Amino acid sequence: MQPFRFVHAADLHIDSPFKGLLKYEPRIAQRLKDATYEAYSNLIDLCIAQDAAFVVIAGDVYDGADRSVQAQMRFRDGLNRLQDHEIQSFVVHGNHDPLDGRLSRIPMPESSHAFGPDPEWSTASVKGTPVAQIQGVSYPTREVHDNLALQFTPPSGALFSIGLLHCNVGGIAEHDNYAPCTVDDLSATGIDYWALGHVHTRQTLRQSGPAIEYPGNLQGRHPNESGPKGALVVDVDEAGRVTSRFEPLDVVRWESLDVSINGLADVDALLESAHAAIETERIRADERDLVCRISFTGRGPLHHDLSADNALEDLTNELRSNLSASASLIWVERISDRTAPTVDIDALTDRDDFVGAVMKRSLAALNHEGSEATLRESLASVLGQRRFSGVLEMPEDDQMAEIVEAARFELAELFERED
Ligand SMILES: [Mn+2]
Repeated sequence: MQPFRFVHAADLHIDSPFKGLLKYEPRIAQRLKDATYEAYSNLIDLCIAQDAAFVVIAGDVYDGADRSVQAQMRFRDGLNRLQDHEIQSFVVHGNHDPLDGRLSRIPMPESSHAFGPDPEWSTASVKGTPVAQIQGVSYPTREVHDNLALQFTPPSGALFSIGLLHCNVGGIAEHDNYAPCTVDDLSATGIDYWALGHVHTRQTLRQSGPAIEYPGNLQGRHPNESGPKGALVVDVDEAGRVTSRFEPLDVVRWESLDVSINGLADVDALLESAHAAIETERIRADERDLVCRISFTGRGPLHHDLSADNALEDLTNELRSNLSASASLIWVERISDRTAPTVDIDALTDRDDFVGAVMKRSLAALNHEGSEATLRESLASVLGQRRFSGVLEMPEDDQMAEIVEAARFELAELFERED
């Protein structure tokens, strides 16, 4: 078998409208509008740079069934660029771009094969020599409830085989249950690699025999599609063994950040912390443009400041204007407050009731000499149980005080919540 490389992408959602853009500053809104186009262009660049034999696209090329003319032309332009580099393309359509949607008369290049409503085989070649056989199927209409995997036919001949399918494997809850199937259904076909689409979170359902992969979508479109988005570069060696690696292709990255108020004295310190968290994310994102959703977390006196009228809105605006000087385009989409007030451990300890008694006892455990031995004894009886063996270990001597202190704090929080 001749070794070869291909690229597996899915869910391009070209021309995705991005909801709620009116709330955004115009330059951010424009950036997001262009993002799905640019990510697609990055996909084409990747195929060329990696010298791929071909690309497979597993559905939802377009965001809407009534695809815009612009989206179709730009998609075609990308496939043309691939053809110029002798890179074939194999495409299926999914629930967002089914075959019964509006299609303009825009001819696709000869090197591109779009699959119809029934599973069929096609062949991928490198310089005239066949290297792989690919079977795919497109959604005839938006809602497909049949198990399409069961309609695939087993491969014949010695060529490496790829199944191209837009489907929900194992009823993944965050996505519509279209073309539902299982890992077993896919494995039973005898196909070597399943190039799946539909689920926007990248995941490997099976490493080999067959490899079953969701590459995730190409460009995040809202706060729940956070982190790197892109495609898989897949190498097949002479023995038909598969190795794949992820390449990020997104141009605007979505991230959710937690910023803790623990130990922070004032609002300036909080803004500084938020800045630092965003800067870390910007570097992690290879200096891409960012849209951040920030949650303030933790406990402390700042909780009080954050609950003031308009405080979050004011801080959002402050951060946005400070960030406008950043080297990347960074947009704080929203800040939410999940902070809590400081626990007053002393007040709880002073009480004359059950709570006070427990807190006094725990304070004694912290201060009283010899209490360490008692604690160690009680712990030993717990850790000695079979179900904890190899899971939990007896703490070191110098960890004991720290653990008791943390437990006291935890207790105080529980009591306060109960109040
Ligand atoms: Mn999709």
